[in-house]
Amino acid sequence: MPSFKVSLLDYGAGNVRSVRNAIFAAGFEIQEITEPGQILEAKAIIFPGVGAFGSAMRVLKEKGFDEPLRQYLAQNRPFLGICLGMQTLFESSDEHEPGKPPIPGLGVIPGKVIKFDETKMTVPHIGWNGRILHQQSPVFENVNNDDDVYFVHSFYAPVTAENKEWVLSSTTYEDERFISAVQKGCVVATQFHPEKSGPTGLKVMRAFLEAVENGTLGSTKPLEIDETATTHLTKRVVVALDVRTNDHGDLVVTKGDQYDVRENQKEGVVTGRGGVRNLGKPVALASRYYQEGGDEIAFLNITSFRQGVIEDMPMLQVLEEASKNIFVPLTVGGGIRSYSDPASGQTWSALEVASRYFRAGADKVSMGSDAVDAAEALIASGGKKTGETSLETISRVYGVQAVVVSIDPKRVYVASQDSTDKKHVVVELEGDQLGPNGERFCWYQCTAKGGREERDICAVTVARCSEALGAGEIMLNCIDMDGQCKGFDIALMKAVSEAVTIPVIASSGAGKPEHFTDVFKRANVQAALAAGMFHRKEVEIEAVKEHMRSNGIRARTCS
Ligand code: 1PR
Repeated sequence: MPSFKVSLLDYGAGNVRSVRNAIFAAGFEIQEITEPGQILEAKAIIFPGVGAFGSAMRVLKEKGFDEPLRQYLAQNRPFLGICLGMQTLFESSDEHEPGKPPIPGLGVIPGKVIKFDETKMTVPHIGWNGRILHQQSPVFENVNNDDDVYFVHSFYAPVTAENKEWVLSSTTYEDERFISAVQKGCVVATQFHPEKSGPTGLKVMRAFLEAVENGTLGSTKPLEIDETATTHLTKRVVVALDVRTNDHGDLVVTKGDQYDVRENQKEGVVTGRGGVRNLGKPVALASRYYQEGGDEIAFLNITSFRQGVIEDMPMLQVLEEASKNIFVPLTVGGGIRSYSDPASGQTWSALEVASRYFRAGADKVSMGSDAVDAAEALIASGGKKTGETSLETISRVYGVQAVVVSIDPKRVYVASQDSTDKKHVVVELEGDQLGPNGERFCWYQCTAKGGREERDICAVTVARCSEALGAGEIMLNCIDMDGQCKGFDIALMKAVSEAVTIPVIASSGAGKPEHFTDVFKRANVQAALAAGMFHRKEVEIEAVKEHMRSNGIRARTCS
């Protein structure tokens, strides 16, 4: 039984549930810090920063936490900062609200946090990457040096002559080297998320807490480092679980065929449409994918347009349960929009809906229909933002990395490149594909409500507008390819990934490992997602990763 409780500094932004669960998984109990006075009494503080630097520092100040925290850190007491919890240790950050002056950080580590250059690389840096160790530390004692850990950030702290002695590990993203962990004495912080880094992250968390318990935390040793050593971001394999209530009222994972999730009726028998395909229970299936090496799991509530998410207790419970045992990022989609309850007349903003999901254990929320509306409105206003769309309000509070836009387009075949008078981006079909009348081109028409409503806007435009409004990632489906097992729609993936600087997750159509390798080689997508082939156990996640590795594409090893 540990001799102390972990003091958790939760200032109310983002998903701290996973951090709590990771602490429990390490065998420790938690004491919440709710009063500034508790800070100097703590035995070990964990500070999981989520959201934006400016708002995090403002909340710390408003709550009176900033000064006691500075004193605690100056006394070299056990501390683990995570992500923004590391960045706030620096003097300042370029991440502040436009038009407002920068807010100083805690100023414990010399240097400024700056943004990755989106003209040169995909930003945010999302996914699994390595670490180059600058010090030997008990915190990394039980993990292999080449175990990947999970990052999600647009801002980073560069290694400088002034902060060199703090650097515990560095990581490279494209040509940029940044600090991925710091340690000086008992003050430790990581840019990556141990609570989202699978078994490796749990080992880091446990090692930190055990070193506090044993009094060995501060025993570090500088290492010789190779200044030219680099690390590489892996390509992510994402599993999607389309969740809905079946005809018996049970919440099940289902899977569509071009978005139709009902079994086909038997030939010649007029029985109406078949039942909803039931491929398993959401939490059990998601836990299996975590164990099998899925890099990320997305739950999509595909009937959300029928009801308000706030009443959607089953989906919130799914997240709460899933986050107890799954320590990789969880995305939830479906119904992230403002909502009025006709019975009570109460209205919930999209931000309130998203907050419910974040508190239940989601790391990212994914928006479909609402993003199409927002893109149409942005175009209609000539590009003038209102600051009030769901995308803008959620990303302002939780950071762009927490907001995914899920696009559900279908092909509209056209005869030539200029068939839509430049209103929509027209692409040439790949290989020997042709439309039903021999067309060689198509544009990708966006839909809302899971394919039920067609809109006069193309996928490339929605992706661009979503990026402008604050999306941090695009989940790019394709209704024509969904459930077909014929491979991803490469032309669509190329068109969208070339039009935005945020990461794109390729989705719809995977049927074998070769399809992943193919999309990673031919389009600039950072992740690829499959559903049916994993649910039906036709292909294992590890087989996909093996194929990627044997074709020179980095994939995370789950150890
Ligand atoms: O519009 O914000 O409420 O969000 C609704 C969400 O639900 C969107 O993300 C939308 O994509 C999703 N959705 C709605 N209806 C369906 C449906 O299938 N009838 N599913 C649906 C989306 C796409 C992927 C699927 C891939 C991979 N399904 O999740 O898993 O196509 O499948 P495959 O590997 O088997 O080919 P809002």
